[in-house]
Amino acid sequence: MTARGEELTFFLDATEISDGSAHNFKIGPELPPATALAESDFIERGESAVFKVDGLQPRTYRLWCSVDEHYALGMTGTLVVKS
Ligand SMILES: [Cu+2]
Repeated sequence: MTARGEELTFFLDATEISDGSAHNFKIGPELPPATALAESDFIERGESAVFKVDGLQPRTYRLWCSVDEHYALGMTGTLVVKS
């Protein structure tokens, strides 16, 4: 959970992944086919990155990876922004 108006910082870490594809991180009102409100760069195996988002209004958001069908395989999450 986070408070409205805060900048959120996500640390994306694939440094311990030695095989498989890249991943990314999207935030939207619902899972696909909903349109993402924010989207990270693609993170290749062995890499890490920082993804910052601000301006999210109070509500529940869904998080997912949009590579192939990763979200359908469970690469999803929930983010609650409180007022
Ligand atoms: Cu993925």
